[in-house]
Amino acid sequence: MDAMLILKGTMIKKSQQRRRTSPCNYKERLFILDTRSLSYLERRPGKKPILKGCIQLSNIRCAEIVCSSIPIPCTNKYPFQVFHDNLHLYIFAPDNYCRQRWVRALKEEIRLNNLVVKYHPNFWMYGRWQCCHQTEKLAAGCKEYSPEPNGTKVLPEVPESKNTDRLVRTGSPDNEGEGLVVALQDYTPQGHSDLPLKADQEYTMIDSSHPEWWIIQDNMGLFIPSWYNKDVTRLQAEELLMTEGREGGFMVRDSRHAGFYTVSVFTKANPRVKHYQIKVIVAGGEQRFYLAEKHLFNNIPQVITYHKLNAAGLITRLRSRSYFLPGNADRWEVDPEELVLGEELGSGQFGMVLEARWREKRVAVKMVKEEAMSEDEFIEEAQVLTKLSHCKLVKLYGVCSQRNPPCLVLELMENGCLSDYLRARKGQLSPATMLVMCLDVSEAMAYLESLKIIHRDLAARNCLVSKNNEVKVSDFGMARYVPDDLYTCSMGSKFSIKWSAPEVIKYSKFSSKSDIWSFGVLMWEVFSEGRMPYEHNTNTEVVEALATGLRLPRPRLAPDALYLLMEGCWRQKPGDRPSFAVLLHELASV
Ligand code: 4IP
Ligand code: ZN
Repeated sequence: MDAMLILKGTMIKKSQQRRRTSPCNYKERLFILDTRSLSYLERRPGKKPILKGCIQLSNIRCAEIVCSSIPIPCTNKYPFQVFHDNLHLYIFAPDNYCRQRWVRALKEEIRLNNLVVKYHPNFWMYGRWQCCHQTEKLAAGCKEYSPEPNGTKVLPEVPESKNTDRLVRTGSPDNEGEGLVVALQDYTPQGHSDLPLKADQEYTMIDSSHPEWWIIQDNMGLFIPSWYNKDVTRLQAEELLMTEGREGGFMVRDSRHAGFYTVSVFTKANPRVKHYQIKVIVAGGEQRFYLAEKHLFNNIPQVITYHKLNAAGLITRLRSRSYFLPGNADRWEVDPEELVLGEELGSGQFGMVLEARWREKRVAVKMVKEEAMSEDEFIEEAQVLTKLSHCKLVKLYGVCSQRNPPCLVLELMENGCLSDYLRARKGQLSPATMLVMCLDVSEAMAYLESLKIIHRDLAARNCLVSKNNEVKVSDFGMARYVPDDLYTCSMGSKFSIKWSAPEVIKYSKFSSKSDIWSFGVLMWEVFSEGRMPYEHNTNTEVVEALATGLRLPRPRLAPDALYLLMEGCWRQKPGDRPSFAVLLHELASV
């Protein structure tokens, strides 16, 4: 019987290095899979392709994707492996879909072979297995091999409290924290901000700074934790957007039709909310998305970004995103019965903080002073916090909205606020320790900057110090998500002049560059051991002095290189100030 063609396509292969002296190269080949063999040919323009190699299917003992974050030196970034005749053939597909098709087809064909029990999920490279570090090329595999072609792998149940075990990095991230991940198993969401996972499907890494929760995006562009509003009805959306009354206020929510999404948007002109379903079509074998007019995009965030700039058929362009705080059933809700309140730790402008016990854990509970902060502002802080997760940000465990006043359950920071901490240890902290404190804060801020969140109230008093003297950023009461990095505050808001950038004082224009200014003042506070900035001047005097170009003087303990960085934060024009990402590097090299 003749062999029947199964798949055919051009991919890149790495030489199998049969001999130690073989060159290690990557060549483009035409691959042909039929019912008998996997062969590869060299294409020659105008001539017949010539056969370069042919592997009998009966000799293949493993076909699987390769999971690696090592940069891949060829243009195709989706590797898979074929183990045959004691050789490892690495083939690089142009995209994940293509790779999946080949791996599935191969697995289907080799099902009845003498397959390996365990395989190596990562590359053999630089003389060792990158997965298990064994230095013998033919050493037994280190991971259970599943012959299932449909991709559902038998994996141990992963507790719902983390997603990092369900995902594996792939491809070669250009930057730390970016790149792609592949789901190892199917996963049905347990909480409202989870994303369902499909085994073998690829997701884009948004943030990998948290050890247990990676924030990823699927091809529809939804996040874990998602920025979209799951289970929000049309009516709820209308209510929220109407109450907020912001021109172009919008939200992305589940459509009534399962599997579809709707954008609800508010306009002030003849005040109303309109709803648009995000349409999905298949074009050229790919899913494409659009909203009003047929401008097609690869995913939902792209659609949203486009309509932030262009109304293009919508009643108004999408200006500011709204989202609901997950409701009672959500995993953020803390049962008041479980909360045992203890001593007062401190009280600030906006509320009081108590020590408490919650589920065997010592925590801090922040209660809102009713007269100081509206419930909306409180919800705002909680909303921002539920989306964040970074080791240098004070962690939110939950929200207890059933209590009156409502409270936030937060990570306990034994050493209290940074400004008190500095004052209490006057003369004891070395400049090196101070620098590390500034680094802690700038790490947190670089994270916020990358998520387009501005803090708006950064100061030593709003940072907390842990038991092991780590500094973390706290107090998100004023924080805002600003996709276009500019937030103009309409109401006269309460901001602290001595920490504020000139454009904030003059025009209430907040951005991550105004956070940078405040960070400069915070560095000054750290190196001045908690002194009050401009301590002998009134707010009005400060504003006048800044306008003439005067700045805070170099603290005695600050090295020149560090003072230069402070001055950089206080450049008049926001655009001349560094970003947190840049500043973080500069600080690290002081
Ligand atoms: C060759 O390099 C090619 O990469 C071969 O691939 C490869 O064979 C050879 O590996 C390698 O030496 P040069 O073209 O520079 O000589 P292809 O046959 O696709 O051209 P395989 O097929 O084994 O990867 P060795 O180990 O066979 O020499
Ligand atoms: Zn291994």
